[in-house]
Amino acid sequence: MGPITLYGSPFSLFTGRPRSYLIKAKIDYREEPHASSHFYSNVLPKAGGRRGIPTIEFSDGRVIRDGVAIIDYFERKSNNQFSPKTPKQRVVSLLLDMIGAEGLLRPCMHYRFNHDTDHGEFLPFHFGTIYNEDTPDAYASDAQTRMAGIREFVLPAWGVTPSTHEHIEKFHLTTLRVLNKHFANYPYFLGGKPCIGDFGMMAPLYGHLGRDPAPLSLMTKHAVRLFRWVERMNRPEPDFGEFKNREESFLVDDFIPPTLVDALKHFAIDLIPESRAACDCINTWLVENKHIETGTEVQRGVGLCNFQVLGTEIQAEAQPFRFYLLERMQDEFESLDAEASRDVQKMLDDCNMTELLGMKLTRSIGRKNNLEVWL
Ligand SMILES: N[C@@H](CCC(=O)N[C@@H](CS)C(=O)NCC(=O)O)C(=O)O
Repeated sequence: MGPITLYGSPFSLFTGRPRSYLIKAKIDYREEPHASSHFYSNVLPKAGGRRGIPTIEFSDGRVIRDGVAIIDYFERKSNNQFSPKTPKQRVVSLLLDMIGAEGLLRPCMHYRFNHDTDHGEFLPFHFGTIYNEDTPDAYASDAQTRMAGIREFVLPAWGVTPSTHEHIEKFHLTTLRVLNKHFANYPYFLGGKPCIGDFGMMAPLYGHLGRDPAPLSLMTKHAVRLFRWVERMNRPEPDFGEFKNREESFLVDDFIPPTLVDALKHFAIDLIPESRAACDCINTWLVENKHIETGTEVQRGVGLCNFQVLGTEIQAEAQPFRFYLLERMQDEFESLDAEASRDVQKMLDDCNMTELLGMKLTRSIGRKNNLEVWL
């Protein structure tokens, strides 16, 4: 079989996750923009009609849409090479994956659209590459119009408004500090090789926060060891020459380093109130929308929810995808025996994350025809 095509973009948040996986798993791939007539005619119909990156196409024409599904596919084929085997690490890996996909989007959007406007061609160029002359009318718009639309309608949906800017920036500086501390001790989240959670965290920490000019300069200035992790995650070799321990394996004895506990405690400050509010909002929506048939596509957001983080009022779109990923972590937890489950619960208590175990939607989400659907 020829190389896989990864439809993505260097500046895309979610492409960062499977790109890094393909590199680390040493899978032959070529990255291409999705603005092409081939994509619209041959790939999009097989991707459930949902235009989005990342999407991959095999040389025999098969298609997988969604970064999580792409990684799941290759993990299954490789005997789960990047999935830890011990209880705490298994749960932490899936927790980091969820945080990466959903929990850090506010700073990503804030820095891109509120700080990078005076970097000349940087953003217009990149937006131009995802809408070109091959783009059908239904999707077409020029880069400036697209960016203006995001600023007006999308930023508020992520809770990025003038009243939250100060909080987002303060919080992000702490994120840089806690992750920098961790990566000063360990090359990856769980030791000498990346876990599924490392790939999830590449979504926010590469395409936006580790590449856009303004947040990149913050990262290089305040968090050089985190910057090295981002670099490392996009290289096929372990790239951990600055560490004495060169074992390419997860930490022994199911160890969760205190620096990672501190990072998770920090993430909990924002993640828990938002997840609680979003869970209530989606469950209310599910009661009001009982008629939705099994197999119906799950929308990105179902309504706005309100919550408070460190005294700042935030309103953001409640997104079911967060709970699709959270359910994977809850299932992992529920599969543990009594002793392992006690250990994991103690670890989650230390991270202020225990409440996540009980945050469940009243309806599960599955996948059909390359789309997330209500079961
Ligand atoms: N759950 C999806 C989210 C993918 C996503 O939202 N991708 C964005 C770009 S980072 C996108 O495709 N936006 C619409 C578009 O470019 O047409 C995943 O994890 O792959």
